[in-house]
Amino acid sequence: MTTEIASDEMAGDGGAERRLTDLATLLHQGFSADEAALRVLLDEHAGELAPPTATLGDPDALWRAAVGFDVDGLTRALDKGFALGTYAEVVDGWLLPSLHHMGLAWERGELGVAEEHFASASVHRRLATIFDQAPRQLHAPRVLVGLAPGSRHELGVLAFAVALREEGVDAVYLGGDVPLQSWVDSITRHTPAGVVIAVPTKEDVVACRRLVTALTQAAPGVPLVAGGSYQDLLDPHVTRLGHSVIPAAARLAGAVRAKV
Ligand code: B12
Repeated sequence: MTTEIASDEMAGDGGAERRLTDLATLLHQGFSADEAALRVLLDEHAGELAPPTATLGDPDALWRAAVGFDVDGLTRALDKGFALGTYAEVVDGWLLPSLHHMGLAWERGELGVAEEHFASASVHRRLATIFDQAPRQLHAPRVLVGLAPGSRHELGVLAFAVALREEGVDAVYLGGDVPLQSWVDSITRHTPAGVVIAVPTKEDVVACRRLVTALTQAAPGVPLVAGGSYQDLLDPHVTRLGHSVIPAAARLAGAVRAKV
């Protein structure tokens, strides 16, 4: 990774001098070369994220209904949101942008931490119900979907698992915060057609990179794919799924079916 940073400098990148100064500071603070380089990349990456845009409905309706724990209001907001179109239309067009807006309201102090937990738990239940109601594809290729140790932002990968199941893949959803050894055991015992993880925040990058290394060593033939805002910070052999859940699920489903 230090080479990635140095080669930018050779290419005459304007920020290279600042990057090398930051790198030197971190090395001086006792970080290893790889860890220092990762931190520099993470700091730069933070400014590049484009928030998802709502193409359907009101992306503020979800968090507003959570203020004051309005249980019925939240149910109505979710009913209304999911009635805006098909599951495929609603996920990228309303749900994920609404979660982003919820984060903004939380940052502005308009939504409390407990209210945010209340809303995201309700979204989780809704997605989990849709997942359980979608018919399981028993003879289809199996793909494991879950998060790295310590990573608990599940809603993106769960929405993706539903989409994969609807695309005719046998998506097995492991959930958030899956221990490293359990991931390794799962992929060596079950040899899935693919593994999907997400890198939702900066803090998940180190654990995801460790997970990728462990899975690659344990089962080099199993394709690893990733979504989430920080997916670009994984090793290049991990296929990036991009930031739209539905087109990515369709692409992955096509790819795993083509291999069977
Ligand atoms: C809901 C939520 C939670 C819930 C999660 C519940 C659950 N079961 O998932 C709870 C309450 C648990 C939570 C906890 C925390 N959270 Co939180 N959370 C959020 C919130 C509001 C929504 C998260 C979400 O689902 N976003 C939608 C996702 C899915 O967006 P995304 O990851 O950017 O991904 C995009 C795409 O890549 C695509 N996508 C996502 N996943 C996938 C997967 C595939 C396969 C594909 C193809 C695409 C794809 O969809 C998105 C749309 O573009 C965000 C706000 C936000 N801006 O997202 C904060 C946010 C992510 N949380 C934040 C923080 C700080 C935390 C905590 C550290 C708080 C704390 N002090 O405890 C903990 C950390 C928990 C952990 N260990 O992981 C920060 C992260 C800042 C950062 N460092 O990057 C955010 C951004 C809020 C903020 N503005 O400060 N959180």
